[in-house]
Amino acid sequence: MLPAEVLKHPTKIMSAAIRDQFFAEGAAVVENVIDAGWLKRLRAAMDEIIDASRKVSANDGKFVLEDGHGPDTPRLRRLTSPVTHHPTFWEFASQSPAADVAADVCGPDVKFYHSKLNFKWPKGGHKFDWHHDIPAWPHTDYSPMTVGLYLQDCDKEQGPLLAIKGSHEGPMHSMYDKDGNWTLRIQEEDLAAGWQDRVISLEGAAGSLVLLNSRVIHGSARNMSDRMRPLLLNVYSSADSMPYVVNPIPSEYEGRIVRGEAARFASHDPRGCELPPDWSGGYAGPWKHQKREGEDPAAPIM
Ligand SMILES: O=C(O)CCC(=O)C(=O)O
Repeated sequence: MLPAEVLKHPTKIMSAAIRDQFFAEGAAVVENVIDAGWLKRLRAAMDEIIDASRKVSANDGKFVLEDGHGPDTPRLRRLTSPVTHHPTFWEFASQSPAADVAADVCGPDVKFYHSKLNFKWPKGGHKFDWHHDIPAWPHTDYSPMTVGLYLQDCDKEQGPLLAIKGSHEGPMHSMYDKDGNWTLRIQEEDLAAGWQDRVISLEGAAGSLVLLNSRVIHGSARNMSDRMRPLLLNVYSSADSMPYVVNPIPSEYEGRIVRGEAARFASHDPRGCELPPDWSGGYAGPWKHQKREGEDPAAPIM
């Protein structure tokens, strides 16, 4: 569904002002919609998963590990597709106010696409270079968006999500380098002049939702604090927005309608989208592509 049509529907859970901000800036924080009960259950599920990762010593289809990960010192970058690995994560994605918030910005008919649980471990949790999301998973329109949930308080020191406001309306950057390698990265020198003044830091207390338009340029810095930053990310779209490449993070829940009805006609945005590599052979996760030989891992993204 295109934005003009979405905006004809009143919001159910977000204030109209925050929704307007999301459409104008491409990102927003929504507070006080996820209660302590959800947080307690999600953290318990997360703790089970972290415990299970102690037995894992190499990246696999489930875990992406940070340097230094071991049985006594779990350090994770990502749990890939949490909805696949614990029923609480699917219950949250499909039955919590997160899906209602998605309906406020995608329109009343909402489809689930995929999920990930990104960590930044204390004292060195990885950075995430500037990028657009949608070229990794193009759809027939740009309604796909991410609803992130901070499972712990997240302040400036912990590497909160950062977005460049308004960049979702600007031209899309290529996610390939000049040699044709997929990098999912925009070099700072290629960003539009004055970008530093348009960076918004999407911090929030535990339970805050962070909304990201799939075109908006975003990233995050390293976590040099002594607190972990777990961020649960669920991607939704309007029901009538159709993916046209292989889902990099497939699950049995891909395409499930979580609010409203399935579509009979597809929605099309005339603006085309760069295509990713063919993910049918598997997807290694963004850090593998963003990694540069010899780069100082401590180099900030800003
Ligand atoms: O975890 C983060 O800080 C960034 C996540 C992100 O940008 C993504 O998964 O596309």
